[in-house]
Amino acid sequence: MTVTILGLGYIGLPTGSMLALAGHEVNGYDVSADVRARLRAGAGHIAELEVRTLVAQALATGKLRIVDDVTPADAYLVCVPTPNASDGRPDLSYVQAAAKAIAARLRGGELIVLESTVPPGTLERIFVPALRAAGIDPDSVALAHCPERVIPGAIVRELRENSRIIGGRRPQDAKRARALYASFVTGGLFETDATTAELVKVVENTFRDVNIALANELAVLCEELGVDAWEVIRLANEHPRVNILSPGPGVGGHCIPIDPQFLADAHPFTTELIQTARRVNARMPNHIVRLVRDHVPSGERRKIALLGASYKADVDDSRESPTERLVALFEEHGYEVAVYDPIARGFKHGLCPDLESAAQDAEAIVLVVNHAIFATIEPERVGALMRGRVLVDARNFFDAEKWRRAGFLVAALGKRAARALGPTYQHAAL
Ligand code: SAJ
Repeated sequence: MTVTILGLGYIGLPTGSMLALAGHEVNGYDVSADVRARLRAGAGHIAELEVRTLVAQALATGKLRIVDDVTPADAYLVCVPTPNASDGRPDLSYVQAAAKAIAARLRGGELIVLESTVPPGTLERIFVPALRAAGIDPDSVALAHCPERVIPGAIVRELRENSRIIGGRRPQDAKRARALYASFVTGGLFETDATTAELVKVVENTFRDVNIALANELAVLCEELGVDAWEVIRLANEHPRVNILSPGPGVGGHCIPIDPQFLADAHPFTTELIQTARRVNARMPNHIVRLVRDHVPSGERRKIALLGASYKADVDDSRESPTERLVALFEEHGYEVAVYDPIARGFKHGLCPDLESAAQDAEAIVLVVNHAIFATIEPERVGALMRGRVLVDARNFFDAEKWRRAGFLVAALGKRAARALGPTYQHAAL
């Protein structure tokens, strides 16, 4: 088949490469001329090594070509972003533009698959009218939603092995899409209707957000109770039907904090739990600042060193990272902030070139992201550069005893010594 991919990001590029390696003739198109130029020069813009290798292999076969326009093909795969606009509503303008561009090139009989995560009903609301507006009968083509499900950090393996939900506008459309995915997916292929597939994808990420919110609420509760939340979660998870995720400084990335809002935005009165979970997670940076304020007075331009700027461990992506919010909050409270991250790219507030410059004269270190490389940090060496010796560990990552031996006061999120009697507890006592 000839396949044109619209959007050469974390999903479109590796998916196009997989299809090319499976024998399809793939045209890769991205609106960014810079992305196209870099790919043509052989330097992909995705950091993950396995993705870079896969893309290089696909380009070398000549079956993946980078094109400057949406090239007519037998099948179109839409892998464009669907971020939240500044008003919090989903920004579907990229999807809309893709639908319009494809509609203008259709001759009839093509397969169109939307992979981008979208609010339920989007295929019907955006693609069908776009086809009609271009004079195309939607029944003359196959339309499907097949949401991407890969986790950054293991993209290539998950692209091949994860099962896929194939939502057809009509059952025959799902069958057409299924045949395309069967050429490179080893996981199960489950056919359903398009709106169900759209909801399944958003629900998966919402489930994770709600689960993390429970862990985060537990962390704060455990600080009030004087109990170790990490031990509570570990022991509760020994139950065969319990699987609580980990607390942290907030939920970042361009998926988990955004997708639940697709539902909340369209159904504000029937998504109470989902909205509460969002608020619990969005408040976590405030809680981390509070842990620091317990030990370092605010308002005096005291320096706080933050470790980690990406949205999660061992990835370079810093979009919607909790560190962004933390920097703003610390500055609001009158602290000076320095951020060190040897992996992250594109962090808005800038990064220190090395750990030493971040730690120099700092009053406290806050571990925000649990990058594996941070385990090599020597508390003695870092402590020698600092003015104070406070460590706030928002991921329960460091060996607290080792840091204490180096003279640090250690406060970890969700650990008993962090907060003896919180406001809720005092209220209950009254
Ligand atoms: N996080 C926690 N505690 C945890 C797990 C994660 O605080 O126990 C935080 C992370 O630190 C990070 C955020 O949540 O800030 C999101 O990280 P993640 O690893 O949970 O998810 P993503 O955004 O990297 O990828 C998710 C995945 N969805 C699910 O696992 C249901 C992935 O499969 C999706 O393809 C991806 O969203 C997407 O593109 O939608």
